[in-house]
Amino acid sequence: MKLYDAARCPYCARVRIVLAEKGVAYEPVEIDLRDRPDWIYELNPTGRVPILDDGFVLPESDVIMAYLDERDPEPALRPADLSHRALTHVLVRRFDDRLGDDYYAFRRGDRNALAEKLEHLEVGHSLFADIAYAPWVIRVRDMLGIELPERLQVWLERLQQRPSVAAEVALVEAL
Ligand SMILES: N[C@@H](CCC(=O)N[C@@H](CS)C(=O)NCC(=O)O)C(=O)O
Repeated sequence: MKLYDAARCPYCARVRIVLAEKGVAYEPVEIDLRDRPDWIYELNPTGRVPILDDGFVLPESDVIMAYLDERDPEPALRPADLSHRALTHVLVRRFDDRLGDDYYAFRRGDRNALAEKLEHLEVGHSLFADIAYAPWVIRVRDMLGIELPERLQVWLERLQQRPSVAAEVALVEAL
């Protein structure tokens, strides 16, 4: 299995966390996002990472996460109950639509939008959603230097006790 990856990319980070949770060995292919190779567009017409190659090519981080969770069911990252499982995907999509974009807005100088969205981020619905959110919250805390609301501090401290998440915290420190 190959993962077309970029160390600083939070979408890639959520896939790396899932791969670590599942204990799946893979070959990372680091992509320079400032100078992307032309061939990446043959794998994904958007040119974006992450892209998984598991004998077929799969882009889109949330879809890759769900695929990996079905491919290797243990430990299960999504609720067994189908309604909760479906809602997990809605939460991640909403997160990507809202907070994901705000992270980039923040980096362009719009601080308030991101801080306000973090106030309302609902964590603890499922491990899948928590893993999907964590790369942004880690970057907000450790790269952007925003003080997290206390409940998010507690949540992240607990989550980063998992080796899969601790590895991402260490990676962000080294960026
Ligand atoms: N919806 C995609 C978004 C992936 C994405 O935006 N990746 C960024 C790197 S963090 C990227 O490749 N950006 C290059 C670009 O937008 O041209 C996913 O969930 O995988």
